[in-house]
Amino acid sequence: MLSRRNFIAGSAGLISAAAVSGRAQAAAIPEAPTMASTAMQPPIPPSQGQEYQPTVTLNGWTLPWRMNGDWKEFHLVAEPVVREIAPGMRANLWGYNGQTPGPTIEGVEGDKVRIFVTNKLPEKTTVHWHGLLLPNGMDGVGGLTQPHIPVGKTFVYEFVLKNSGTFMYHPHSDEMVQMAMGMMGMFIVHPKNPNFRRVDRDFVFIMSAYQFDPGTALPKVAEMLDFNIWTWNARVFPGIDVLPVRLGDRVRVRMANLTMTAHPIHLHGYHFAVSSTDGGWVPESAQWPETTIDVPVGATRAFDVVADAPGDWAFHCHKSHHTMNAMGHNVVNLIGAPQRSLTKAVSSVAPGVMAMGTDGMGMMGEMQMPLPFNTLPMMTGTGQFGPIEMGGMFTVMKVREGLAPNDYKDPGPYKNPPGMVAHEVNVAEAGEPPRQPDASEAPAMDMPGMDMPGMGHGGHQGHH
Ligand SMILES: [Cu+2]
Repeated sequence: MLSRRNFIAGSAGLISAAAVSGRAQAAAIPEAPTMASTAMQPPIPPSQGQEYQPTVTLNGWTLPWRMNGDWKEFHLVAEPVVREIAPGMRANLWGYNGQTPGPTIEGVEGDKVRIFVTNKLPEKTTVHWHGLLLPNGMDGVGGLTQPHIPVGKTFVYEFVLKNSGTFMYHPHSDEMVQMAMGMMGMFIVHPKNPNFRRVDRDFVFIMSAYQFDPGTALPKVAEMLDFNIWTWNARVFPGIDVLPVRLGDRVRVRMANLTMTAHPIHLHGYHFAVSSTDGGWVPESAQWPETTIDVPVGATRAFDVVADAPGDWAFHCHKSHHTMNAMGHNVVNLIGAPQRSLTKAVSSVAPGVMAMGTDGMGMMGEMQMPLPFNTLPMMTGTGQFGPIEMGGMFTVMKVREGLAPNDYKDPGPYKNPPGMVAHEVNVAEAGEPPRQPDASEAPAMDMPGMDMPGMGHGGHQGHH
């Protein structure tokens, strides 16, 4: 029964909340849309107010919102999800609104946002808005700035988007488990001035890493070092969307890293610079040219580039074990070991086992090896010229003439101009080139003396 005292306390609570936040206008909690697809969804154009070029999220989507007065209202649902990492592997993870990463939240500098968060996880959670400048009580650190959101409850966050840039959201509640299970998403705030560093295409992804035992679908959440699935938006090559770009477009790529190691992200065919971090825009006078941008842990980096070179340009992490899928790390380097003696040695301890890798491991991209259930091949993918032998954090920026604005369909393989592809030389016709004497015929270097300064009398002599 409602006592008079409770009634007054309740009313007072409502009034004070309305005074600070306009919550009285919130008629009800808005719909929480959900997404089943792992394909890049079309951008959501600005509904009203400031104009901007909306972002697209690789293998992801943007969270729809509704206007309620002058508040932009969103609804995130934290919940268990099943994510296809690439065709052939599905993982049991946690995320938001049906996917991991959660949908990208998009707004404009000056927007008043109200974000409802419903907790459908089996444990408490919070949402921290990484990089956004906001009142302390909206920062989402469980225990420190707010009570944790209990299972089954809905909390609301309200703040003004004070700064434009590339940000993230993730829990600050049982953080190690919840981030290792995939709870993260991107938060993009466009500048109030639509001409400030305007681009024609704006791509978004966040990096996460997982440790799966072969044949399992649940990552080990206590792992700190030894991850075997390195993802962009919880996808690995060949499951990561390509980045289709029209020749001449100004392109921005926004990258975030919530793994436990840095990722040097390399784009072929271009020079570019970091244009912003989660700390804001880098002044042009402070930028320097790069071909690889290191994205530190717990940070975002964006680069801008004018797409003036057509082609299929590889775009990948430069740590080579991050462009492979699940593999044992105890692989012995067998390059150069004679195959026959190796097979003999191996079969004496393990009859029927094949010794592999004496010519490198590239052949693993072609071989159909039996794999445990729900496990991806280490190297895979096929291009127009053969196996690509990649996995993990690898995709392609496809720069083409004449794509329509906001057309993000894969334009297929690049058609090179005639004669513009590296090709075999007919040595029989061209004639064997003259060569210096084979190293094995040259006098050995004078190792015992280690006569380094000058290196005069040892190896060099043989080359004269
Ligand atoms: Cu990496």
